[in-house]
Amino acid sequence: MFSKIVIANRGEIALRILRACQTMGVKTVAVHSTVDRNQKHVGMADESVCIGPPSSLESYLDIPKIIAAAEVTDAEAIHPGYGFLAENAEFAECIAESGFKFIGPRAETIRLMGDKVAAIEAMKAAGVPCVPGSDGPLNDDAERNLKIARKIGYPIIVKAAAGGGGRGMRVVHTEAALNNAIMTTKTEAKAAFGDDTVYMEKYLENPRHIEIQVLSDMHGNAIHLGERDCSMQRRHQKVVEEAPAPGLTDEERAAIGEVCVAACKRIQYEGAGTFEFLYDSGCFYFIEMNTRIQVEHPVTELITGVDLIKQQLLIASGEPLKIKQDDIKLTGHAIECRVNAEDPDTFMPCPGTIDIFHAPGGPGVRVDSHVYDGYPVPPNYDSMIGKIITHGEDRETAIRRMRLALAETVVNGIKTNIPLQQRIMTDQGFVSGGKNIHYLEKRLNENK
Ligand code: MV4
Repeated sequence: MFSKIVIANRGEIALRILRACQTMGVKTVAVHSTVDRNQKHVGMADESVCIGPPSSLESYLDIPKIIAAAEVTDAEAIHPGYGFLAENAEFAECIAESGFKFIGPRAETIRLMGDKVAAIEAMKAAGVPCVPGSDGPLNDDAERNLKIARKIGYPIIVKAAAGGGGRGMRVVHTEAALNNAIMTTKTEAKAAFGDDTVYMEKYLENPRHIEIQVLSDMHGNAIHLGERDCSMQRRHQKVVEEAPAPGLTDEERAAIGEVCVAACKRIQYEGAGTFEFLYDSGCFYFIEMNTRIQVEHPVTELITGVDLIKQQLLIASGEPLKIKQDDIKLTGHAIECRVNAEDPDTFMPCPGTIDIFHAPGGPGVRVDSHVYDGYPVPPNYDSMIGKIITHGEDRETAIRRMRLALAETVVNGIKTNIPLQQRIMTDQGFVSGGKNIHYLEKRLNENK
């Protein structure tokens, strides 16, 4: 195991990684911007290095500064968390070239999954079910594009190969609109990503978003840890996540899980990863793979008892996975509510100082948050101030515990989305379970 690592992130995930290091006896180096000098994990870390001004570009996204911090502190590895540089292949490459270990998959794998066309091609070759589509990039041949779309059937969706997470896509309902939509998506993709490669898929109208968590080591061992349902989202920002997915059978779970495990082995995946699927009428369709730890990883931890960050460290240090597939038993149900410093009605970020913070507690309640009384929420970063995660023997119990936990939580001084989360936890549709990716936005529009 590493003796010391750099935590190249901030907020709740930096604290989560630090706690995992403490349980494993790994020393920690916190890197932080000037405005983050009083972050909880900075105070708790064995060492800290200020890497720049508040602007992410000059701190958490500045590769040379982070590598320099690893050099001056004599650390062995760097954990990227999520966001920032977590899925930046160049970062992973620079770390390796500088003689450190990137805690995550190989740079080559990150690059592969960053190119959605290449990722889909690799997954298809590995036997993962994908959305019917163009099987490769589109070109400027309007007739060819019409032919491909006709074969897939409308509606279709045009997506940027360099996009993902909801950026750079356009739905097309008619032949007449197709080539214009392709051109516009290409122009936007070029401007946003510097790459105008686009592809086509059948547009699934009302799918759910279900993702499979995997762990895979450098010795050819891989397991899956079941799924998470992340369908409750607004504008591609997840709001509530849960595990297991309501209504999914053990047989469906085992089948899609085995496919993901086989794919991990085929691409020699190293680390924790997530296969994102659209789920419609009992079928899974792969759309993207995330090569990082995700915000919603705690729901999987609660139903499996596996410490995913600890497993990331073990895998990165070269240990063979000790957990076998048969060891993974899903127990009960877990729900996560993201708590954001935002207006619950307008969704505008609301930075400011938290005068008082009281975390909820009790059986089956977990709080992953870095905030405290007097904590200043800076305007420079994501507005998430923490996550409340509840666990119970069944979904109803997890929901009931979440309602109580939300009611018990005190965040004074700034606006949060807790009132929204409380409405969701009593919403009949959510409580009945199995809603699609458009449900939350539809409900929010009804209340306008
Ligand atoms: C789709 C789709 C329907 N059909 N692809 C949006 C984010 C990106 N990861 C992929 N996305 C979608 N791809 C096909 N073929 C609908 C979405 C989508 C979506 C997916 C997951 C979670 C929330 C979403 C919200 C709107 C659209």
